[in-house]
Amino acid sequence: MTYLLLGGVAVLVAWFVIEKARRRSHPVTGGLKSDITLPHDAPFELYGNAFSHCSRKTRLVVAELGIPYTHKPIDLIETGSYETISPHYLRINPAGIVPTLVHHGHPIYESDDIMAYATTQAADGAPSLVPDDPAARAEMDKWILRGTISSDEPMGHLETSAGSCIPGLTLPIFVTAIRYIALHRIAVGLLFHPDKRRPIFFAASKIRRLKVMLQTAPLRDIMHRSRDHMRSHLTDLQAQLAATGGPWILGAQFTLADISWSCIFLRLDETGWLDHFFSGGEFARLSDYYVALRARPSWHDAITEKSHPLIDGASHDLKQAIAQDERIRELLYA
Ligand SMILES: N[C@@H](CCC(=O)N[C@@H](CS)C(=O)NCC(=O)O)C(=O)O
Repeated sequence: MTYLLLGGVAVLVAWFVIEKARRRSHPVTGGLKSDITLPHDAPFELYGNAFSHCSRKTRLVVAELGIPYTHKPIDLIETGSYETISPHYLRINPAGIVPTLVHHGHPIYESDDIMAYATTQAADGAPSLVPDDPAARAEMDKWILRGTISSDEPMGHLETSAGSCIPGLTLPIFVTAIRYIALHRIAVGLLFHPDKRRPIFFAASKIRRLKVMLQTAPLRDIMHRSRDHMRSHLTDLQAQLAATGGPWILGAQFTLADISWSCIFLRLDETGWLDHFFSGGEFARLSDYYVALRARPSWHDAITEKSHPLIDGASHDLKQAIAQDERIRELLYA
C-alpha cells in the first residue's frame, strides 16, 4: 500500500516537472523575427483573443488595411483556458502572451510593433494610417504609447499610460467572467502560470461574490487609482480632440493612435466604466468620438464578428449587478 502511494506521488511529481518544462515561458522582444520560421497555412496568421485589448488593436489594424488573414483564436482563462501557456502556443510566442502576427511563417511580437508592421503590408488602395509629416507622426506615437499595456509591468505606469489603467479597471469583469470557468482550468494557472497573482485572484473570484471581491483592499486600491488616472487621460484626450478639431486624434486623418484608443473605449464600455465617466456630461466630445469609432467597418470585422459569448455574458452580468446593487456602485465609483 505504502509503495503504491509512493509510486503515485512519484508519477505526479514527474508529470509536474515535465509539464512545467514544457510550459516554460520567457520574454521576447518586439518586432519581426525573420530568423524564425513557424509552420503556417496562410501568408498572414493572427493569433489573438476576442477579449484581449492588445489582440483587438491588431485585428482592427489588419481590417483597416484590408490585409486578408487567418484568425487563430487563443484562449485566455477569461475565455475558457490558459492556452497562452500551452506548449503549442509557446512555440508560436515563447512569452506566452497574445497577440502574435505570423507573416509567411515569421512571427511579429508586441501589438504596437504588429500595428506598425501591418502598415507596411497594406492592400492596394488602403488608406494610410500613419501621417507623412514627422511631427504628426511623433504625436501619433505619443498617443499610441499612452494606450499600450506593457508586457513587463501591465499596471506599472498609471499616471502616464491609459493602457496601464486597463488591467485594474478590468478586475470587476474578470470576477463575473470567471464564474463561467471550471476550477480545474484555473488550477492550470496556479500550477504553471509565471505570474501567480492572476490565477490566485481568479481562484478567489470563483468562490467569492463580486461585492466581496470589490471590498478587498488591494483590489479596490488599484481599481480606484486606475479609475482616477483614467479620468485624467480622458480629459487630455478630449482636449486633444478639441485642439485638432477631430474627428480623430490627429484631426482629419484616422491613424494607429485611434485604433489604440478604440480598444481602451471598448474595455471601458464592456466593464460599465464608460457609463460612469460619461454620466456627468463632461465628456460629450469623447462620446461622439466613440460613436464614430464604432461606426467604422473595421469595428464590425474585428470586434463585433469576433466577440466572445462568455465575455458578452460576463459584461451583461456585471452591468446588471451595477444597475441593481447600490453597494456595488458605491464600491466602484465612490
Ligand atoms: N505589450 C504586449 C502585451 C500583451 C499582453 O499583455 N497580452 C495579454 C492579453 S491582453 C496576455 O496574453 N496575457 C496572458 C495571460 O493573461 O496569461 C502587447 O502589446 O502585445
